[in-house]
Amino acid sequence: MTVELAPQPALAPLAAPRPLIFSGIQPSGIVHLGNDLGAIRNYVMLQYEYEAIYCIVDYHALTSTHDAALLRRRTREMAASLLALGLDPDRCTLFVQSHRPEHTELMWLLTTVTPVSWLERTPTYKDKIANQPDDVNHGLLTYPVLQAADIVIYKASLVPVGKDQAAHLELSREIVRAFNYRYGETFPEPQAVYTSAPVVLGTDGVKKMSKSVGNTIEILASPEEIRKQVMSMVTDTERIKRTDPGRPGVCNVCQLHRFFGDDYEEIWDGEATARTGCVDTKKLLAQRITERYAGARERYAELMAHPADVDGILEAGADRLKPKAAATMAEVKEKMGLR
Ligand code: AQP
Repeated sequence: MTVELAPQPALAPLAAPRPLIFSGIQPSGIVHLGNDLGAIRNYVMLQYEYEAIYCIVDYHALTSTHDAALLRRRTREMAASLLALGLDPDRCTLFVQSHRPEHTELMWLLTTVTPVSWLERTPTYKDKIANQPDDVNHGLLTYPVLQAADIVIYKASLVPVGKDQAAHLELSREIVRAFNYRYGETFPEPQAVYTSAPVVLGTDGVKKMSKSVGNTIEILASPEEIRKQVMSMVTDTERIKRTDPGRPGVCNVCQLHRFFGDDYEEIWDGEATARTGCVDTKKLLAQRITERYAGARERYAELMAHPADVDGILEAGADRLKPKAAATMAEVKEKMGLR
């Protein structure tokens, strides 16, 4: 499915307040197809309807990235990627998590209403421990509390995310309920907003596509790199010979074709009747992904050639949010007896 955006009139400076949405993305690697199909294309669409705040969550990335220069570079690359993919700084606020210190301050306050058992049972915590057994740092455990703080500091009620974030969002709601119960109605319970591709599988065809797993298709990479990544995709593992009929329902390549043209049923039919082979279907997918993101790739290169402009957008975003974050902190501290 392609997302066509109708031209939108510029926002009036004193427009009535719109419902607030918030979402974050980690600068833990290069933006991939799962990020875009599962979340970013919603970021872009929703910026026209809502007051949209998007955050590059560098504190979260610190739970797995420990190289300072790399994190700094990836933070800027992620900002340029989001702008290239359609975020408009005149319609949304884009900033870096560590540039607004209120996030971690609120997080501490929220930890005091969050039982440790809630955090230990989070599926993503269990996955992370399994993925990085030599680096089970405290940040991995408290990650969902920081995520809750990220959202509620702006009192956002909607959160565009992929399905992998469902458990975290549920935890955010539980934390909000616990806080509101103890200190009085303060925060709205945030709800997830999903796209039609809430879970995109990686090139291995098994795990969700993820920067930390490394099973990604990097949509802003060169056409050669995209082709290499797509050609490495695992397809229907029971289709051994070219003449065997394929099973589009279980083939990740076929499933991804749904998002790259209206002819995907024909493509599926070709696979199911063995008229086409997996290699043909992969080549076509690589070509379509390359074409879809060609404009964004050009914009990304331009933005990266002007890093001061990108940094300026991020700084302006953090500054713009200061009054909102300060107001929430003042209210919360008052309610908790801190002043
Ligand atoms: N495979 C996916 N399918 C659908 N949505 C996805 N998202 C990520 N992967 C998929 C959504 O993209 C937003 C940003 O995600 P992220 O930066 O936290 O996730 P990542 O790319 O998977 O990065 P990491 O560093 O590898 O994170 P972990 O290790 O936590 O998976 C989110 O809205 C996410 O749902």
